[in-house]
Amino acid sequence: MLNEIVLKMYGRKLEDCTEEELYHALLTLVQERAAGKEITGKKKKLYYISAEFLIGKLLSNNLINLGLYEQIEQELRAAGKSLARLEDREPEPSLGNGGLGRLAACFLDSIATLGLAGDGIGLNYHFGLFRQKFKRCRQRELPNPWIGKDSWLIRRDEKFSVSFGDFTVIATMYDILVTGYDNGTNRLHLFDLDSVEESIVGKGIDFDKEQIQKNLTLFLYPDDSDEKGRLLRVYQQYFMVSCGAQFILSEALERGSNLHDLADYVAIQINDTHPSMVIPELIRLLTGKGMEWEEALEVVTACCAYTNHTILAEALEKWPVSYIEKVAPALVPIIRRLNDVVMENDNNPAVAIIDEDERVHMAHMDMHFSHSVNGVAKLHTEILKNSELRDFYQLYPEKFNNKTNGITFRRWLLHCNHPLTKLLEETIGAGFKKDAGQLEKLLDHQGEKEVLNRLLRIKKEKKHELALYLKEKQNLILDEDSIFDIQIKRLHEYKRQQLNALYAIHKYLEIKAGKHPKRPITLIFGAKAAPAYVIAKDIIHLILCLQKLIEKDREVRPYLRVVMVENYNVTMAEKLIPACDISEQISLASKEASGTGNMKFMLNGAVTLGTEDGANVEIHQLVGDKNIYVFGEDSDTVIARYERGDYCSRDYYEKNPELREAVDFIVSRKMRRIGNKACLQRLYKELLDKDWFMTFPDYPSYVEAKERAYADYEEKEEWAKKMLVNIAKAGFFSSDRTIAQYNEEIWHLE
Ligand code: 26Q
Repeated sequence: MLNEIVLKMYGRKLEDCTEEELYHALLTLVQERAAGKEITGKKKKLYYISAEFLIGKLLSNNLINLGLYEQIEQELRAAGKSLARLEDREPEPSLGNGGLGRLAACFLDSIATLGLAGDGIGLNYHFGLFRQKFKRCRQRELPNPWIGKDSWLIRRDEKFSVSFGDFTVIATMYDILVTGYDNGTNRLHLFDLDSVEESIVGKGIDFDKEQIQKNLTLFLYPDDSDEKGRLLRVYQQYFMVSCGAQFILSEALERGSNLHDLADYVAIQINDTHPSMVIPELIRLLTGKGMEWEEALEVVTACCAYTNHTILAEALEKWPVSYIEKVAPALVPIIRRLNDVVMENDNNPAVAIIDEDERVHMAHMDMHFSHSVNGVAKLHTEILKNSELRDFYQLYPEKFNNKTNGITFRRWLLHCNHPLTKLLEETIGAGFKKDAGQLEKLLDHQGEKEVLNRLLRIKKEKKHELALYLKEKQNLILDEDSIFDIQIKRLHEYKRQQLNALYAIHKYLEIKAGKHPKRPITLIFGAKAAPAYVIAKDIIHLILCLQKLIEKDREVRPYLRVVMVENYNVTMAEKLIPACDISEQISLASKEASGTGNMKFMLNGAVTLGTEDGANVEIHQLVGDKNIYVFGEDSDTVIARYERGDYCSRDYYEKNPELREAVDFIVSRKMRRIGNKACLQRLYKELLDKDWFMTFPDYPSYVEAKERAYADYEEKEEWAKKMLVNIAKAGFFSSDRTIAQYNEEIWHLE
């Protein structure tokens, strides 16, 4: 098939083509096949609007979904070419920070796979999340371009005009085709500004934040901790929702809506508060077309649904009215009027949209003027209802619902773990690919030594592949016989990479004192820290210093290694996850809304070591006590502690000599010789004076759980059973299930 295409395109045979030509030919083939499968002709359509879509590389994913993967791979192999090398050429579009963006990408895959009409709406950032470099044990940020000659973007003819306070811009829409597995194609619409200038990017990722017409869609925001660029962030948000709202209305009109019946044609899912201005923007557009205010409110509320992804108060967006006045002055009277409506119904300042400091609470607007509010895991939704959003739950109990997150098995199993996919096909049939619940059939094979041994062999093979990959790409050396204990996720204090690092120190000291672990341990980390998040960067510094310390220590190195991979991203996750023995999910209970890495690891036969937080709680319920290592205080205890406000980390430090030794080591002479004294001291002080995410109380139970897991790992057959149960029970976490629930309970698409 490919041979014919290249003959036609280049007049040459496969074996005589360059990799660049082959890549281009594959891209063309995929685009053509995908375009032929578009889901059209349905009355109601979903728009998933999100500031982030962390889609990752698309070539293999699309080949799998279109059912072309094996054929193409064989054809290339027969011509002496390698699909893996072509995959390597593809730049990763890192258009997201982490979980929220990756979830949006998994959802698009599942929406198309279920044959539902649903598109994504977002921004065409020219640079994705920064590329991370390590220099002198510290993170450096570099621009991360992804749009080259052969990108997946399709330029559309449509233009959109967006009026800001001081000027008007013209936007272009670009589409990326979203293929479903053995089903239809949808689109991800990314809006861009014609006047953007990549040349204003200075050293690293610095640029002039005030030249909006040149910088609007240049960068994805690396988090909310950058004070300087907040106004630009509001510009980005309004640009996205204004283009999105115009596009949604034009499509609905085309499909036959008269706008009064818009909710029969359109469902809008608002992914966290970043796109919340879509609510007043739609009201502006509808009333502009002559609709009465009251009706516009009803119509918009019936279309919109809001998902909350966080309970960290500092991440809930509150924009000063003055910002919105500057960016989108036309929205200010609308937002004020919405606030009046709310206050007339219930004069409770806790549920106001605009507070006494003239700040707009985006989440409040969403909850009042959407018909659905959901959390992303059972525990998370309960915490929203009972504490964080309690006043809103009392006002609108019928709006609140849970949608436990999920992941697409196409990328996180079929693509990243071929041998496991094959084993599953051979033992339980191929039905699990479309119906993830069928993975449970694997439980019938728990007693079969052959299956268990194959699971162990696959894990070994994947560890070997990872070792080769990291050696080649980053010159990192792994001990393949060691336990691979992996923590990969954004760096944040609440996720507690520092707790894992304290364990590394403890182990180091034990080995130094002559107490050797039965089997070598490799602690693998991957994480980017927001450029302005000082303590997060100090934690990276600590981990890199430990890595260096141990690398040079001939006594410790045979038993313990700390490895931090550079530039952790989706592509790296696809290599790390299948190779993992122990999955670290150690956030402070109540703080991680769901987590989705936890699900990816489980699906690939890693055993979770985690707190009772987010979706870990549901994993625990599914696999049972024997197949997970749970530790730490539960969310009620933690929430009560915060309420009392009496946590004092120093008390724990003083009462636990082992902990004290580990903490003190951070600022020891050995560490200071390797690292930066100021960084190490700042982190040390932070832990002793604050430890806001309470690592110290959980430290003893963490060490105990880890030791227990490592000991159990030695019982190979029993361990393989744990792996098997984890895989078998992962079906619940398919994003196909999540999306089916969104559709049944919120969107109601055909
Ligand atoms: C806010 C304001 C200004 C600039 C940036 C931001 C910002 C950007 C990204 C705030 C939050 C995010 C990302 C949040 C996120 O990734 N949340 C994660 O969502 C996952 C999917 O639901 C959950 O599994 C994770 O638990 C949650 O942390």
